[in-house]
Amino acid sequence: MSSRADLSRTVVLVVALCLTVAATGAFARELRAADTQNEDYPTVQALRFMGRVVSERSSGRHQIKVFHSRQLGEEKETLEQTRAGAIDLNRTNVALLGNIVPSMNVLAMPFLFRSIEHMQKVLDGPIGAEILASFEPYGFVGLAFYDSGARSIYNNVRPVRSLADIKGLRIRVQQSEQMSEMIRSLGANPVELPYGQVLTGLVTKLIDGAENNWPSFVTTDHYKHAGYYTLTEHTMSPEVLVMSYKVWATLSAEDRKIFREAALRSSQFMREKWRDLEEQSSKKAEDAGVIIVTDIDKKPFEQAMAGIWAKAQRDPAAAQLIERIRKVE
Ligand code: GTR
Repeated sequence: MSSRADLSRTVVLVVALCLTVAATGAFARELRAADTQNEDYPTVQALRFMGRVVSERSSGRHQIKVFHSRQLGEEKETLEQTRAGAIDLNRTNVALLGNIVPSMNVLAMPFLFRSIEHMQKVLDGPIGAEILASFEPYGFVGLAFYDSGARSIYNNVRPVRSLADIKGLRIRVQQSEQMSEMIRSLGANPVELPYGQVLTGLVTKLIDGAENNWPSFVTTDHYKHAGYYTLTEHTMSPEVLVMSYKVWATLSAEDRKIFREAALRSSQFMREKWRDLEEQSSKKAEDAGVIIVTDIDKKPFEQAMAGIWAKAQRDPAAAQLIERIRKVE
């Protein structure tokens, strides 16, 4: 056979192989996952755990490379990049995703969940699964929720024991209109800042305080610059892991199953680590001399949120979701 015929045979074979690989979605690849938290934070550990499961179950065809500590940018930007397919996987807080996916704002509503147990029951059950399955029109695939405890308000001006104490304080919030609205409703001034700028904001007194869960308050060193932490527990907005729909579309049914199951396992894996860190963090803050206000009457805080509730109730989809969540015993 002539070398020309050899060459065209090789070309045909290569093309056929490429088509088969494309059709079965059997590309071996490394997916990039973004997380804003530090290297050892439970969500970051969960992503690494998921990577091990995915690699094992796909016999090394798929790997996950985890970029923690905002290496790929702040949450608002990384979500846009995930939507565009430039980042494959992204773990953010639901409040940020709420800018794009409306049901996420429901999960970030103030005083929605009665307890952490109530939240876990909702998210582990059919409502959680339905919510995760509803992201595709927005360019994402929902893979799992992660624990994030409750968020409370901290500041460096005075102990907040009532609404009067919070009045006029400049409180940093996530880049989310609903979170700004929440702080405004309490009579404080919201300052939307990306997570990575909060520490400098506290040090330079650009802001008087912020709001977050125990582990975020402590692992970021915010507790060293904000000596008053009040257990307002005003939201229990969980974390969520999404994959870019553009990436998902390239995966075979078998691989999709591997990613889904690995994500769910990582969420369970993370729970214990979360509980431990929550406990350690509150202890660390207390040992460092942070004044923790626990004896607060939450009723006025809840009542102040009436406007946010009225607004949500005007959206039939949100109203229905809220009602279903509340009914979960
Ligand atoms: C944390 C959350 C982060 C980020 C951060 C923030 O609790 O884990 O994803 O949203 O809050 O306040 O920006």
